[in-house]
Amino acid sequence: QAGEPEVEVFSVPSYACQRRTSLENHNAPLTDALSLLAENAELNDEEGRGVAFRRAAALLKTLPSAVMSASQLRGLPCLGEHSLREILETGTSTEVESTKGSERFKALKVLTGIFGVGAKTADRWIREGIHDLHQLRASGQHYADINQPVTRAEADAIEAIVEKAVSSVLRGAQIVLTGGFRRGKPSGHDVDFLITHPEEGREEGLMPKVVSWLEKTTRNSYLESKDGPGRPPSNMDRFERCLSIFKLPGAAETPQRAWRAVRVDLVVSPISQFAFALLGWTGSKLFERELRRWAGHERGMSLSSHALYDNKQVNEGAASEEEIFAHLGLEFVPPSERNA
Ligand code: TTP
Ligand code: MN
Ligand code: MN
Ligand code: MN
Repeated sequence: QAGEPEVEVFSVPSYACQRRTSLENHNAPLTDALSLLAENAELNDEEGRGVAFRRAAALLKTLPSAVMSASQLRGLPCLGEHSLREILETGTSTEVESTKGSERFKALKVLTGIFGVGAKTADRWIREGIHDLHQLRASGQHYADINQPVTRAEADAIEAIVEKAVSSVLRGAQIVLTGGFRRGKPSGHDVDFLITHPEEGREEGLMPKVVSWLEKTTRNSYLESKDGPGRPPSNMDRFERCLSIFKLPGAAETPQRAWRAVRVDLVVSPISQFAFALLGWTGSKLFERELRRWAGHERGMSLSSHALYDNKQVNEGAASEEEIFAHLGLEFVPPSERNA
């Protein structure tokens, strides 16, 4: 082998929405460690630290090769957190190791993996001595354990069912697969769909119809709505949204069950807001956060999954994602490169 390896000093724009981030990650050991710290911070309600770790991880995901030394990262944004330095130097950090070994972290992960269980509920259960699914069952509560990832094939099967439901209840209504699967991920924690109709207003009241069609017509698979059809939780957004559980036949998780539970996220949008909804529901979560941060801090604009307003509160309409990026002064980033 010839001589010293050339050490590349990386240079990367600050905002994740200015970068392309494919699924190919040359720094997985580092980003796994940072994602673990982010997850732990989020589960413990430390949002600021969570975001800092997520940003650092996203920055490393975008690099064209593996980081060999901290000197390659000099001057890069988001890398101030001192745990990261330790991870770069030793491959891990005391915080990563203690988090991995922590009973509380393990319990929080298992319990928040249950559909509809957030950090608050999990924290209460832990204080009541419930740390795992056995103890939860023993306490008399029954929840569907749906932690197993959804495959692309399962997503396609569900897409066919939703497509049929939507076109049956409203002619001309259309669905698009969003979320991680639109970004090209081979698996996910749920399957996300955006539903619209090319004529403004025709989409009104669509969700309850889709839900009851699914409940009545699909003999083998049905769904349970968490929020109730047509009643979106006020903290989400103004679209009709339905978080549900599909029961796919023939892929039993356990011999006792003939079906496998899969989370499905349904969102209805009027066509006038469709481009914003599509951009807002494709993710990744960090990419979305960075888009909104860019819009606010760099452009004095306000971006949501409904609209883009400039600093004079003028609504910037858009018929496509490309137009929204153009309004924001950003180069278009295709879905497969939004895996920040
Ligand atoms: P998720 O389904 O949580 O994530 P994902 O599809 O990227 O990953 P996974 O494969 O694990 O499912 O969210 C998809 C996108 O939807 C994400 O960018 C966040 C966005 N979103 C919400 O989750 N809630 C909202 O209220 C809005 C407006 C957007
Ligand atoms: Mn590469
Ligand atoms: Mn998803
Ligand atoms: Mn989702």
